[in-house]
Amino acid sequence: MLNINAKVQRIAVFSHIRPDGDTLGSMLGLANSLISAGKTVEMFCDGEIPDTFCILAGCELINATEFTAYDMLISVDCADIFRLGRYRDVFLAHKKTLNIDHHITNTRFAVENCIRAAASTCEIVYALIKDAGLPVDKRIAECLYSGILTDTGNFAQNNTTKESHIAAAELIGYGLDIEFLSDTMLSLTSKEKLKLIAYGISSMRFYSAERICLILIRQADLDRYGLKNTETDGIIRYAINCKGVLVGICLTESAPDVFKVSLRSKRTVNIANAAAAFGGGGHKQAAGCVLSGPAEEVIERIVRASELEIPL
Ligand SMILES: [Mn+2]
Repeated sequence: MLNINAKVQRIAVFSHIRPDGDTLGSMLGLANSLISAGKTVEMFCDGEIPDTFCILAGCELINATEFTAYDMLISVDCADIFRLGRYRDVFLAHKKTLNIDHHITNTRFAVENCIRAAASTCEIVYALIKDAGLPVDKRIAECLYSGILTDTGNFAQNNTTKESHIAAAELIGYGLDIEFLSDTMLSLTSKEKLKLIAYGISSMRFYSAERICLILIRQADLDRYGLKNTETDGIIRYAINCKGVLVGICLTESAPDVFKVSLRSKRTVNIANAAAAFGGGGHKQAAGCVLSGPAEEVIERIVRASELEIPL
């Protein structure tokens, strides 16, 4: 429940590190609605905001202010406290905090925790806004729709539910340009990124009788195309979309010998277990963790952990 009474006037909302469409859509949708309701809301994200999402209303207000004093702190789409990055300690120290999230692995790190099974956090935020009688307009609807769109992979992934479609349908009713949003958030790709994808595909590795497909992106590969390590989102799709593959893995080197591990699986495999084995988390078919060490050792560890989840 969104319990924001008259005593709560100044609110800070937090999205997770390496922000995606769902965490940003949730933060912006909620913030814009609360601002329309007369609250003072400031938004924080420990990390750069991808250009893709700069079309969303209020995006320029993220990290535009210094963190000061607030009546309430709200995190969105953060499965654990480490997802808040450098805001972890201030969040834990505050006495009025709310954690809104849809990850089954959520650690319930706030005073109040609103954790529900949903394809996206945006669906939960939308339900909370409606229940609280807070305003929704086209700009707010666009933010919330964007999170549903991206977290369901254009409504095509197995996590998509009837409720996702109902929420999306209501939001479209505010006059959204769905082709523009889908192109901007999911389809349009820079030529540098396309070249990285081409490299990633050409160097794919297969393990476990070709049921595991792995893509390794090293810092030198990113440098070659002038891309940042935050710009590899979506490459994993090519690994999991390979016919016969049950687990797709994408390793992105974020610092020398430190790898961000993205995992995707077909529905017979619960890949969240493999991520959790290394202190990560996520969903049954989409999860992640961070591993350090020489690339070949990291690959061996994550392939072995993934293999354990593949049914005989
Ligand atoms: Mn999400």
